[in-house]
Amino acid sequence: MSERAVRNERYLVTSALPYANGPLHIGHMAGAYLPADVYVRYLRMRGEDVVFVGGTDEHGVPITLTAEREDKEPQEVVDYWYAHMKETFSRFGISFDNFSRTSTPLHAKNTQLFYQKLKEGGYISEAESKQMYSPTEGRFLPDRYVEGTCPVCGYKEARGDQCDNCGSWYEAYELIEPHSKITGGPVEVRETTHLYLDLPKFSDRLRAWVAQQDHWRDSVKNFVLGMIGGGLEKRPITRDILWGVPIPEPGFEDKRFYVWFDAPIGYVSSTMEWAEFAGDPDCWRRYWQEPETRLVHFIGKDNTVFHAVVWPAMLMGTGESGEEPFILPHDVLANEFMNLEVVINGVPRAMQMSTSRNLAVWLHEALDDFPADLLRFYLASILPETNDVNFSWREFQERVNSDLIGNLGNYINRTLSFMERYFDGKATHPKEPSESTREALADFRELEQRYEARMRAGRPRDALGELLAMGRRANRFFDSEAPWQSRKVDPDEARETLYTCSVLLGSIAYHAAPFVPEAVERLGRFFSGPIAHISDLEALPDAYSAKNAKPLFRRVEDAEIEAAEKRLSDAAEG
Ligand code: B3M
Ligand code: ZN
Repeated sequence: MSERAVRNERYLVTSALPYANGPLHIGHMAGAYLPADVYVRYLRMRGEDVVFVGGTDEHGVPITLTAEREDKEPQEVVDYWYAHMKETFSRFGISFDNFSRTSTPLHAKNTQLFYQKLKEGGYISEAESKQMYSPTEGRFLPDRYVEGTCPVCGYKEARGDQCDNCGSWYEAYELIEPHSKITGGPVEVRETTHLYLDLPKFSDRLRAWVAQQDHWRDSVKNFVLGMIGGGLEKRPITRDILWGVPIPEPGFEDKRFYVWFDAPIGYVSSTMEWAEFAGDPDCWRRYWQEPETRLVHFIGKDNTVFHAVVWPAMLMGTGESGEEPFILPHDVLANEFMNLEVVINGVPRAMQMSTSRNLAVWLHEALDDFPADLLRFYLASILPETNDVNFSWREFQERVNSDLIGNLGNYINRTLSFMERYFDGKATHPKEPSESTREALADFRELEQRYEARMRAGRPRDALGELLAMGRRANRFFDSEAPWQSRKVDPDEARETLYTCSVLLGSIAYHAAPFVPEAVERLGRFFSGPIAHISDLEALPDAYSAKNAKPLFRRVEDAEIEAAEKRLSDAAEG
C-alpha cells in the first residue's frame, strides 16, 4: 500500500440502522450502505483510522406491526431478520467493523443514560396528549394501527396520520369512525402522558452550528435551516407500546422510548460493542468524544430530520453533565431515492419500490443470480447522490458489459494476456521513459487527483466516473502504442509499453478496489506489482509480472435480464 497514506485522520462512519422486519433491497444499498462502504474502503486504503458501524433497528411500530401480521412475537421477528441482514450485508461486501442490534442490554442502558443526561440538562418535560385507545385490546394504538374515514376528503381507508387519497395530514383522533387496523373494532380518544424533548431550546445552537457547515450538501443544510427557521417544537420521545427500551420513570411502566429516540444511540452502542470485541473497551471514546474525529452519517433523505436536527440536539444536550461531551456529526450524507424501471409490454416505466407489493429487487435474490461486484459496480454508477434515480436491469447489463468489462476488464485482460503470451509474463523497467509514457502518467496523476477529491467529498459515484476515465485513457495508450506491431520490429519498445500499461493497471486496480473489492483481490493472485496510486509511488518498481491471468468479470446475458425483468413486471401487474 502507498507510503503517503498515513495521515492519521480519524473517522467514525455509520450507515442507517435498517428495521429488522424484512429483506434488504437495492434501494437500501444505494441510500446508506454502498456509498458508505466504498468511502470506508477508500479511507482504509489510505491508512486513515476508521471505524464503520451498523446494526439493526429492532424497536417500534414497524416491528410490532410485522409481528402482529405474521402472528409472531417481536423478538422472533427481529432475531430472524437480524441474522438475515447480517448475512446479506456480508455477501454484498459491506465491510462493517461491527454490526450490532438495538435490542442489546448495553443499548438499553445507553438509551436510559442519554435520557438521564438530557433530563439533568433540563431538556425533558412531561405533557398530556390525546391518543387513540382500543377498549377491546386494552391498549393505546399508535397512528399506524388506526384507520378511518378521511376528515378532509371522505376516503374510507385513510391511515391514522395521513390520507393516501388526498394527502392530508391530521391527528388520528380527527378521523371519522376510527377503528383498529388489527381487529377492526372501534377505538376512542383518551388522554395519555408522554415525555418530550425540548428541541426549541437548541434552536440557536443548532442554527449557528449548521450555518458553519460549508462542506454539507445544500439539500441537507437548507432542509435543516428551513426547519429551524419555521420554528422547532417539543417532540414526544415516549410511546404507548410495550416493545422498546423501558423508561426509567415511575408511571411509565406501560410505555417505551420512541424508536427514533433510541435508534441513533445505536451508533454509540455499536461502537462500544466493537471496542469491547477489539479488547480495548474504552477506546470507543476516541471516536465519540475526541474533537478530531469526523463522524459521518450515511442515510436516505427521509431520515434527515432525525440525523441533522434531533440527534445533534441530543448530542449537544448530553454534553453538559460534567462528562466529556460527544462530538457532533461532521457530515450527514443524505441520499435521494432509487426507483425501479419496470418494463410492461415492452414499455419501460419508473415505479416506486413497494415492499408490500413485493415490487423491489431483493438483494439476497440478486446475489443468487449475480456476483456482488457486478451489482456494486452498477449501483455505484447510479448512486442517488444529487437526484432520484431509476434502477434498470437493462442498464445494469449495459453498464456491466460495456463499462466494467468492455473498458476496465478489457484493459486488464489485454495487458496481462499480452505480457504472458509474448514476454514470458514479465514487464521490466525501461531505461528512459518515452514521451507517450510520460504523457500517460501525467494524465493519470491528474485523474487520480480528481478521483481523490470526489471521494473525499463523499461522492463515490463521481469518483467512479474518474475511474472509467482512467480505463479509457489506459486503453487509448495501449491502442496508440500498438505493441502487437512493435513487438515484431522493436521488442524493447513493446516491453516499455507493457511496463507502462502495468503501472496504469496497478493504478486502475487500486482505484477500483473500493467498488469491486472481490475482483481486485482475485487480481492479486495472478498479477504481481504494486496496486497503488501512481502519485504515491516514489520510484517505479523494477518489474511487474503475470501468471495464469483470468478474466475478472463475467458478462451479463440477455436471458438473465429477461428473467429479472419478468419478475418485476409480474409483481407490478400482480
Ligand atoms: N430504521 C428508518 C429506516 O430504516 C430507521 C433508520 C434508523 S437510523 C438510526 O429508514
Ligand atoms: Zn383524504
